Amino acid sequence: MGGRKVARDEENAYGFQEFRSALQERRLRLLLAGRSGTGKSATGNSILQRKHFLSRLATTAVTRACATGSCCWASWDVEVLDTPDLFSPEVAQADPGFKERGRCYLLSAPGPHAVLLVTQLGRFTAQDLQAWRGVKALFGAGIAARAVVVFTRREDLDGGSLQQYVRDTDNRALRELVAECGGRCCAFDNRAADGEREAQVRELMGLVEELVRDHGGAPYTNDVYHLAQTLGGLSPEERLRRVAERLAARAPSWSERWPLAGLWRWPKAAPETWCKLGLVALLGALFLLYLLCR
Ligand SMILES: Nc1nc2c(ncn2[C@@H]2O[C@H](COP(=O)(O)OP(=O)(O)O)[C@@H](O)[C@H]2O)c(=O)[nH]1
Ligand SMILES: [Mg+2]
Repeated sequence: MGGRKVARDEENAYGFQEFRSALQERRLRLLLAGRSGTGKSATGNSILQRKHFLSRLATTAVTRACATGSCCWASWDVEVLDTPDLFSPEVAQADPGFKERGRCYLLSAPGPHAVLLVTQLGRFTAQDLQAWRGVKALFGAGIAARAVVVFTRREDLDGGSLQQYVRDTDNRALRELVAECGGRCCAFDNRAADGEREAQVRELMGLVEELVRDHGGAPYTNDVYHLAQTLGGLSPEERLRRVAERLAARAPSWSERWPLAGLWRWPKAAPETWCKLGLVALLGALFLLYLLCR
């Protein structure tokens, strides 16, 4: 962060005290997210500058559980959290009790400073988009303000500019994603030699430091992280149980996932729901009339 502009951060909504305590702590938590096989674990290893997370080509997910690794970068203590498949629609079956998602929260508490959304260069698919939606479903839409899009397979750029690639791509969903993440993106060749890898990490950490500055040093937080912070005195099992319970309670229920199912909650229904109900009744009546008049 070099010559940090403290004066600018004094004006930050998070308050000078919080920024100062974050600076004193000098700890950065980075959370790797994205669909399986994009290179999350390999990117984690590049950041840590050593082979810490298991990373390999496979037809099924290699990373099965959340794992952390740490390193020093400039004057920061950096903690990297690698994640298994927590963001695809299959997570509902794979993690029905919200245990692994609860571990993800506890391992990143009191909150990540940045979420690295990992995707492969030139291969941004519907699954990547679903994973991004999964990230927002798990942490809240506000997480976009902390996201950096990390493209792996940088070597495929052949020395070209990433910014130009993102600007010129005909993949509209990708352009929208990068815009939603404030234009923050960088690329990694996780198979590059040491010097080049270090330069890539420097570029990423530059983006992360900017994020940290913009948020007055405070990590991302939400009600689940707040809850996690109040559970300090409990056993690890009890902490996990409470966090998993909160995640289960805030997950959209079946009635929220199916638009018309919301109608069953009619006693609490908002005016828009009554409009929907009226519309459905009208369409039903018209359909009956049509059948009768045939
Ligand atoms: N060529 C190339 N391969 C990569 C890169 N990053 C990751 N990989 C490979 O992609 C495969 C999946 O990587 P992995 O880290 O296990 O993905 P994860 O499931 O998202 O954690 C492995 O074979 C990696 O070596 C990269 O930048 N370039
Ligand atoms: Mg992995």
